[in-house]
Order: sequence, then C-alpha cells, then structure tokens
Amino acid sequence: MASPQNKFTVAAFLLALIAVDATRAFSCDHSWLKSAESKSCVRYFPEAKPWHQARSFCQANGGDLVKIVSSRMNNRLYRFLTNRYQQIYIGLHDVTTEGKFKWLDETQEASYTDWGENSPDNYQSGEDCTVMGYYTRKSWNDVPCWHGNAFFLREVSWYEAFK
Ligand SMILES: [Ca+2]
Ligand SMILES: [Ca+2]
Repeated sequence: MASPQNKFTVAAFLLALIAVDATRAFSCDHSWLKSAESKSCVRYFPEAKPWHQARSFCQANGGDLVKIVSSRMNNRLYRFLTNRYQQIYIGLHDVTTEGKFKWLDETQEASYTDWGENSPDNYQSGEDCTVMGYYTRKSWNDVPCWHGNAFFLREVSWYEAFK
C-alpha cells in the first residue's frame, strides 16, 4: 500500500505535468497568431479553396476554420486583408439552417458578428458561407460556398480541448 509520502510525490508529479501542459497550451508556433481570448492559434492560408475544401484542409491539419470571438480578435485578423478586394473564409455558416449563422463547433447562433451593410443577404438564395472582407470595407459578408477564397485555420489549444 502506498505511504502518505509516496502519495504526495505522485500528486506533486501530476501537478508538475499539468503545469507544463498549461504553459504549452498558450504558446503558438511563431508563424501563427496567438489568440488568448479564443484559446487557439490562428494561421492564414492564402491559397484559394471553396469553403468545404478549406474546412477539410483545416481538419486534415488538426484544426478547423477560424472562430472569431471578439472585436479585438476580429480586428487583428483584418490586418491580413491587404488587397481591397480580398476575401478570407471564416468558420461561420448557415449551411444547416438558412439565416441562422453558427460557428462550426456550436449549435447556437453566433453571439459576436461583424456583418457589413445589408449582410447577410443570402443573395440569389445561395450564400451560406462567410468571408471577412466586403469589397473595400472591413466587415463580413455571406457568399456562395463554392467560391474559392483564402482562409484562416484555427488550432484549438490543449487547454480548451480538455477543460
Ligand atoms: Ca444563407
Ligand atoms: Ca452576401
């Protein structure tokens, strides 16, 4: 039977492991943007892909399309819009229920959004995916999912995945 001293040693060892992992959870590779508020690392991929293909690419690389949780995070990502007509896919969609835009890992409608003027408009009844970049304005727009666009991948941190 384990002595009280041994139990203490085991507990200390486990706490040390948790501490190491907690530290690792908040670091991102230098080429990734660290988002503490969403507890994820975000990376921009310039290669244009349709939304579902972009998502598959993200999943194959251990992540998913980005989830934007605050205006602070949103404004940081707007910095990737360097071209007036550039559009970048994010993980917000109304594929499952028209007009109800949800993040990929949620069942409720998104609480934070930054839609542009008259958006989302489901133009010609065929816009279920979301881009940031709305012509020359920094805001969001619903677009047809088959459009090829650059995209943001997010990798959820250890902390969020296991809490
Ligand atoms: Ca729609
Ligand atoms: Ca639209």
